[in-house]
Amino acid sequence: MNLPAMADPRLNVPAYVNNARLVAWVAEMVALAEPSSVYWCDGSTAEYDRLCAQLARAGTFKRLNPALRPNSYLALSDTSDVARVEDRTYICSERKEDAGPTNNWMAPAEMRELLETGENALFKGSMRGRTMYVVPFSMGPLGSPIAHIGVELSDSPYVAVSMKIMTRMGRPVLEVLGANGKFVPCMHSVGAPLDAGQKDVPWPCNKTKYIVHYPETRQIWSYGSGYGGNALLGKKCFALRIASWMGRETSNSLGWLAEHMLLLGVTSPGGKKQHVAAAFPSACGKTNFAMLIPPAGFEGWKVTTVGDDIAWIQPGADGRLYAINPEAGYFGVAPGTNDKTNANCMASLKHDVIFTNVALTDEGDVWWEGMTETPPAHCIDWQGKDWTPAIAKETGAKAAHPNSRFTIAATNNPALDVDWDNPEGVAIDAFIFGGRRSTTVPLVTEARNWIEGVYMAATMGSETTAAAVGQQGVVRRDPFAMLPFAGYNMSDYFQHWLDMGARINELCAKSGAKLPMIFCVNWFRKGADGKFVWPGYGENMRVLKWVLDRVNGGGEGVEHAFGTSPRYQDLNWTGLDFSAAQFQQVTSIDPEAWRAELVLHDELFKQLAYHLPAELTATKARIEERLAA
Ligand code: SAT
Ligand code: MN
Repeated sequence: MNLPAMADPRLNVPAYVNNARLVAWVAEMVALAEPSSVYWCDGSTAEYDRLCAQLARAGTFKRLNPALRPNSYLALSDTSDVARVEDRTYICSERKEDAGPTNNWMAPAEMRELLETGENALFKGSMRGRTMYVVPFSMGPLGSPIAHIGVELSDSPYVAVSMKIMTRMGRPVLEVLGANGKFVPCMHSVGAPLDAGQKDVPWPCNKTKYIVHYPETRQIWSYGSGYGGNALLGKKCFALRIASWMGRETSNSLGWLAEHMLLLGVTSPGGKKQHVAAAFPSACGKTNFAMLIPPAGFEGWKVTTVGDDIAWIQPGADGRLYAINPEAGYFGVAPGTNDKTNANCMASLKHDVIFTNVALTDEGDVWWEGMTETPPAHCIDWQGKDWTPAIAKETGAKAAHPNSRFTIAATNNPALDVDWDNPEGVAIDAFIFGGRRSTTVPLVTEARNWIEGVYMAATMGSETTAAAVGQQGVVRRDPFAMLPFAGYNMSDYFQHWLDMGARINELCAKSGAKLPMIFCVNWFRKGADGKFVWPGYGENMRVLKWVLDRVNGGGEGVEHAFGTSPRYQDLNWTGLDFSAAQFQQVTSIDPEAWRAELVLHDELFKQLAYHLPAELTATKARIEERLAA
C-alpha cells in the first residue's frame, strides 16, 4: 500500500478509501493537472444538492421555478460545445489496424506526449484554480457479475452532478471496489485553468478537444469539452468504446457485447413477458421507443423500460443472451418530446431534472420546439438571447438547441421495468436495428437467420443528426448504430457478432432455447410532401407486436430479397387510420433504389476489407441474386 499518497493531505482521501492503486493514480493526476483542491464524491443527495447550489451561484445552473419544476436546473453551454465531437475522438490502440478504418487513430506514445508527457502537454496544469472531483461509478447494478467500475477525475462540477444521475456513483462503489478491485481510470478536464483572481465563465471549455481511449490499458482521457458523451465518460467512452473492446476478449469467457441499444420489456394481455434490444443511431428515438405507450387497439399490452441507450449483453449457460442497462439515468434529446409523442418521458421530467441547452420561459420553466403546440410568447433561447415566435419566423432561430438534453434518474420513469436494476439482466428475445431513412428501407424486415441479421445491421445506413457536430441529414453507413462507438476494428466487431451467434447456437441446441431473432426497422420514410408517412411513437407498437408474433412462431409475412416483411393485413390496425396505400409507401421495395443501396454496401465493404467476414460478402451475393431474379 502506498501510504505516503494515502496520507498526503492535499489529496483529501476519505478514511473509507482503501484502494492504494486508486489513490496512487489520483496523486499522479493531481501532480499533472495541478488542481487547487481535490474532492471525493460520496454520491449522497446532500452532496448533489450542495454541488447544484454551487453551480447555481457560479451561473452554470439556473434553478427553475420550484412550483413548476421542483429541484430542477437549466444549464446553457458554450455555443461551441453542444454535441459529441467525432472527428476529435480517438482509439489509440497499439496497432492502427485494431482501431480500424472507421476510427481516428494515433499511436499511444504520440498521444500521451500530446496529453501528458510533452513539454506543452494539454493536461499539464489544466485544472489550475479548479477543484478536481473524484467520481467513482459503477456501470451496471452494484456488484452485478456483468457490471464494471470506473473512476472519473473531472474539474467540472456539472459532470459530477450529471454522473450522480447517470450512474451508480459514490462511496458504495468504492466499497464494492475494495482494496484490490480494478477500475477504468477516466481523466477529464474542460481545459480552462484559472489564474489567481481570474473570473470563471458559466461553461468553461477549450476550442481544442480530444476524446481519447487507450483500449489495451483501458484508459480514457477527455480534454476540452464539458458536454454529454464527451465528458460523462461512463457513457459512450467506457460503456461502449472500452467495453466493446473488453467484450471481445474471450480468453476466459464466451465473450460479451457492449451495444448502443435500448432495452425494453413487453407484457402481453395474457401476462407473457418478453424483452427486446434495439439499436438506433443517436437522436433517432431510442428513448421514445423504450418508453412506448401502446396505442388504442392494444389494450392490456404494457411496455416497460430497462434502458434507453446502452446494453451490456452476456450469454448464459443456457445459450440465452442476458442484458443489463449499465446506466442509471437518461440523457435524452428534448426537442420533439411532448405529451403525445412520449407521455412517460414528460412525466419523468416533472422534477429533479438537469436540462441543458433548452429555452427558459418567463415563468422560470423550460420549453423546446415541439413541447407544446403553441410556443410561449417570449423566452430566453439556449444562447441566452430573447426569443419570440416572430423572431423565429424571421431568422429561423431555435429556442432550444436541436441536441438539447434532459438528464434524469431512471427512477423518475413511470414505465420503469421491475428488472431494470436486476444484476442478472433480462433475457433477450429479439434484436431490432433501425436507421433514419427517408427512402428505400421498408418499415420492418425479419432476417432469415443470425448471419443475415448481422448483415442487415452491418450495412445499416442513417441520416446524420444534431447529436454529433457536423453536417446533418446526410446518409452514412452506421453499422449496428455503432459507427462512433465501436472501440475496435469494425470488421472484427462483425466477426465477434458472428462468433457469438455460433457459440450461443451451440448452447441453445443443448438447452432447447431459441436464438434471438433479428429485425430491421425504419420509422422515417417520407412522402412526396417531405413529411413522415409512418406516425411512429406509440404506433410503433404495431410493428413490435408483429416482431413478437414472429418470435413466438406466429404472425404472417412475405419473403422477399432481404428477408420477411408483413403485408398490410398482417398488422393490427385497430384504432389507427392508416390506409393500404400509405402502408405501401412505407414498405415498398424499389429494386432500382436497392441496387443503388447495394452499391453503398459494396463501398462500405471495400472500406472494411481488412478482416471483413466472408459470410457477409456471401450474404450480399445471395441478396443480389435474389434481387436479379
Ligand atoms: O452526447 S451523447 O453521446 O451522450 C448522446 C448521443 O450521441 O447519443
Ligand atoms: Mn446514444
